Parts: sequence; structure tokens; C-alpha cells
Amino acid sequence: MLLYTENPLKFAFSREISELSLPDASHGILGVPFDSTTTYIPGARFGPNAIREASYNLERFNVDLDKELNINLLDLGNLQVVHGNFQETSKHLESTIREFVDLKIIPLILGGEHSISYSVLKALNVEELTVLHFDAHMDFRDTYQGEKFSHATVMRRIYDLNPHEIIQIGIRSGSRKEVEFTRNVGIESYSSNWIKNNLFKMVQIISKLKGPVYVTLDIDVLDPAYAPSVGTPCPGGLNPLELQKLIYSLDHENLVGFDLVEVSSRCFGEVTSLNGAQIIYDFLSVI
Ligand SMILES: [Mn+2]
Repeated sequence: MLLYTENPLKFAFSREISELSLPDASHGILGVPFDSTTTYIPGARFGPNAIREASYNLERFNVDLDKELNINLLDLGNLQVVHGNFQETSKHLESTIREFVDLKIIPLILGGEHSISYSVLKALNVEELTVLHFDAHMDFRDTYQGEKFSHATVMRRIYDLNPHEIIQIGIRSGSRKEVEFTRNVGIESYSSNWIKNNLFKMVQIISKLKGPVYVTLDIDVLDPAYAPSVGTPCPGGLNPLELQKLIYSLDHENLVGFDLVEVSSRCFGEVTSLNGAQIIYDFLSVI
């Protein structure tokens, strides 16, 4: 790249393949612009590029942590999705993530709707993983509108993959069946309301996690005041500083992958994409 040029089609501070050979990259960004099972507000297909564009508003120097962002990060562009076809899109995504694993590149996924997280986890060694799930919704239905694979069933499908543990953070919406099922199988679920009153306890729970961790973060875990452009907004959520504290409390040595889903901003400077870019930046800052 020439001096004084930038490419808003990739995440700020990332490099392109021509600049950084694949074996040197430690982390790779992949956009998955898929939104075919969205039921309320569509547009998550615009998420990856909206987050990238918003990332150019950020400084390389992190004032909070008093350090420069210094990471071998590659932006590999967007997955070729097949709109309207979850199965084909899932096959493409699973194969691509297997390539990440072979190259020892930790995947950072920009959604897209939440159903895509299943395909990412399918390609990882899921039985050893703690899946940390930030979301307003439980997403534990067995089927939704007759579909097995949907944004509303994604955590149930991930549960079916038999991960070591699932921990839900920020929950404030679920059916009676979902609540009973998660209780019966021993899934820890922390409500948004509880976290508001017990932020330090939540920080301690996250910081004490042992073993490999995968994070799936639906941006609707934030209150709609900070993230209105999402598939299913739900009032009563976390604020950006509360979420940042939880992200900073992760032991990043153990992080094997991360996805940020459900951003559906449609114009420059929209607050959901700004917070989306900040969340990715916060993760990158403490890796
Ligand atoms: Mn959600």
C-alpha cells in the first residue's frame, strides 16, 4: 500500500494479503454478509462493510490502556454467501474456517445474522470450548417458524455440537421452554438486569474462566439506545462501557475465535456500526 492511503473495505489497522503473508498472521477478519432468516428488521448483510467503514474513526493508540494496537491482523474480505440458502452458506463458511485453523489464524467474524456462528463453531474443536454468548435473546428454540437453522435457534444448534460449556450474558428475552431447557441442562444464564447490579461479579466470573474460549456476541446485548440497527432490538440492555469492562476481563491467551453478529447499519456514522467497530477494537486492544 502507498503511504497516506487507506482502504475502508478492510478493517482499520489490518493488513492485506500482499502485505502480510498468511503464515505470519495471528488473527484474520472474515465478513459473512448473510441475513436470510432475519424475522424483524433485515439488513445484517450490510454489517461487515458498515463495521469496517466505521473502524476508520478509531485511533491506533488506546487511551484507556495506554498502548498502541500492535497485532498481525489480516482482513480476508467477505465470504461468498448464498442468499436464501443457509446450508450452502454454512458449507462455505465451515470450509473457510477449517482453512483458518490449518493456518493457525484465529478467526474474527463480522456478521451477518446470528445463525452463522454455528458454522464457525462446527469447524473448531468445539468439545473443549467454553462458548461465551453475549445476547439479549437466549436463541435456544429447537425450531423457529419450522426452521432448524435460524438466528433464533443458533445456541440450541451450538449446544447440540456438545461444547464443554455455554455461558449466556445480557439475556432479557426467551420463551418459557427456552428458560426451562437451559435450566435443566445446567447452562449459566446472566440477565442484563442482574449484570447491571453485579458488574464486578460478572467481571470475576469471566476472568476466572479456564481453557479455550469462543465468544459469540450479538450486538443487541447493548441497549437499542446504542445499537438500534439490529435484527430484533430489545430494550433494557447493557451500555458500551459495561460491555467494554466485560471484554477487557477476558483472558485473551485462551481466545480461539470471536464473532460479532447482527449489525445492520445502512448509512455512514450510524451508532450501531460505531459500537460494532469499537467492540472489535476492544478485543484487538487486549489480545
Ligand atoms: Mn439477539
